[in-house]
Amino acid sequence: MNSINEHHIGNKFVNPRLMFWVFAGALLTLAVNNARSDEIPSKVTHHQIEISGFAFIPKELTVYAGDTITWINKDIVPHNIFDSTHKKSISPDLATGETYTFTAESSMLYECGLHRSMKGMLSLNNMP
Ligand SMILES: [Cu+2]
Repeated sequence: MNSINEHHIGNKFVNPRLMFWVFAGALLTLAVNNARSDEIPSKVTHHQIEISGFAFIPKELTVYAGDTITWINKDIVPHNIFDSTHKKSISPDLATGETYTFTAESSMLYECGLHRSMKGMLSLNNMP
């Protein structure tokens, strides 16, 4: 970069139009790179797990890292999501019709903290 700058700026025949096109080219490169990085989120899949009849449907789900999972409670009683692999709460209690969205970072077995017999499994697949 330094050698280019010294070469062109030190040259009294430097053409302002040339500098404009160099600048325009840099902007275009930035725009193209931004468009490329915008493609990454489109690869994320949004999954939905229904909580219905005291069960998670589907009970087992394989996702890629970064995918989002939304649980929706379709029962008339509250349910929540508790990560039984890492022993931590994922969602608060969800009333009827409430949803909770979560980004997958690791595999986990989970259950409803209010009804421990309700179990589900999230498997993380690291190979896209
Ligand atoms: Cu429950």
